[in-house]
Amino acid sequence: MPAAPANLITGFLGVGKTTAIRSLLDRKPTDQNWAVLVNEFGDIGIDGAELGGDSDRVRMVPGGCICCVGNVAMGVALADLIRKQRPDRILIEPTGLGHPTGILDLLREAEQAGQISLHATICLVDPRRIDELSDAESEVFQDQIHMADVLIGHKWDLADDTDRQAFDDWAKKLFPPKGHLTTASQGEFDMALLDLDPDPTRVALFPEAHADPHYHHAHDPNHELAPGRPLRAINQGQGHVSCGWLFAPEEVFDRRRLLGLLTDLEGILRLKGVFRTGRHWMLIDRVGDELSRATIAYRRDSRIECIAEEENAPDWDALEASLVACLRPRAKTTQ
Ligand SMILES: Nc1nc2c(ncn2[C@@H]2O[C@H](COP(=O)(O)OP(=O)(O)OP(=O)(O)O)[C@@H](O)[C@H]2O)c(=O)[nH]1
Ligand SMILES: [Mg+2]
Repeated sequence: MPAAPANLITGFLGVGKTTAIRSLLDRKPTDQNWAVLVNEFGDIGIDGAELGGDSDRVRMVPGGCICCVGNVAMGVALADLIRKQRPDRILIEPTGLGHPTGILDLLREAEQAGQISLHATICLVDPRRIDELSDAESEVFQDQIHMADVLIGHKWDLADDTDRQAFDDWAKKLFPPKGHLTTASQGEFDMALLDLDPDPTRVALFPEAHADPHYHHAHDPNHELAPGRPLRAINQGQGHVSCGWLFAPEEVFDRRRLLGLLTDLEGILRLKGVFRTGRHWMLIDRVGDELSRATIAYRRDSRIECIAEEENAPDWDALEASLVACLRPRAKTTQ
């Protein structure tokens, strides 16, 4: 069997990587079997639920940035996915906080071992955030762009004329120039971009930006998930902290209280969650102050993940208490 083509889809937190993967899966040839590998910064992991959490074709490697701690776990997950699924293509989403070097090295090794054929790396950039690229902390972000073969101005529908012009001016000046430059909304870019060849000569501008010896995970492995007792998991590194909770599947949230809480929450860069809110289950997704919600087919448990800058992180104990306060009383939930 020929090695499966693989693409890395990169881009900063919340730029639309999972949305793009969902769009590509919806449009793939029906006779093909595509697999997805996702690494999230947080230990709880929400993207797998969004992509059809019960499918064997979607493999989650939660808990950190691939380049720092997850390389071994990612390599094992990739090999396992190939062996069990024999996919016709593999799409890989790294965390938006991850430097691309680690995962690209891993994929190049997998290519040398004949497991995959590495195709173009596609980086999504929000045209409204171009200004932030000159920040000193944005070296990871800059290398995501630098190491991409294809650059896509994404969430184009949300950008105004000034943002669009700024994106065009900035993107055309990139050196070396991108193999392909385009714009898209909701991940609806030309699938043919997946088949472009990668440029093996691109090397990181800031390879040291991913080195972070202070990477901490914390959760209680003996914790038993029970009503009113969610499991909390914290992951800290790269100046960021994620805190997530898992709730027992029988827990039901009051939709209005929950939405109020998660809309007003301060100090959060990224928030994603899946919640049982009655007969329906709801996906809540917040990037900065933009919050969206949708119904979701996932039914396994309620889960939430928040990412904040370390120095602005909210009081996680208080947030946990507020989340528990959004649960409907048990007697009502069993009706
Ligand atoms: N208006 C608009 N919203 C979008 C677009 N793409 C994604 N979104 C929304 O932006 C939010 C984040 O999208 P995701 O696809 O989860 O982003 P991501 O890059 O995978 O996020 P992380 O994995 O957390 O880094 C969701 O609410 C999406 O519905 C787009 O092109 N236009
Ligand atoms: Mg995602």
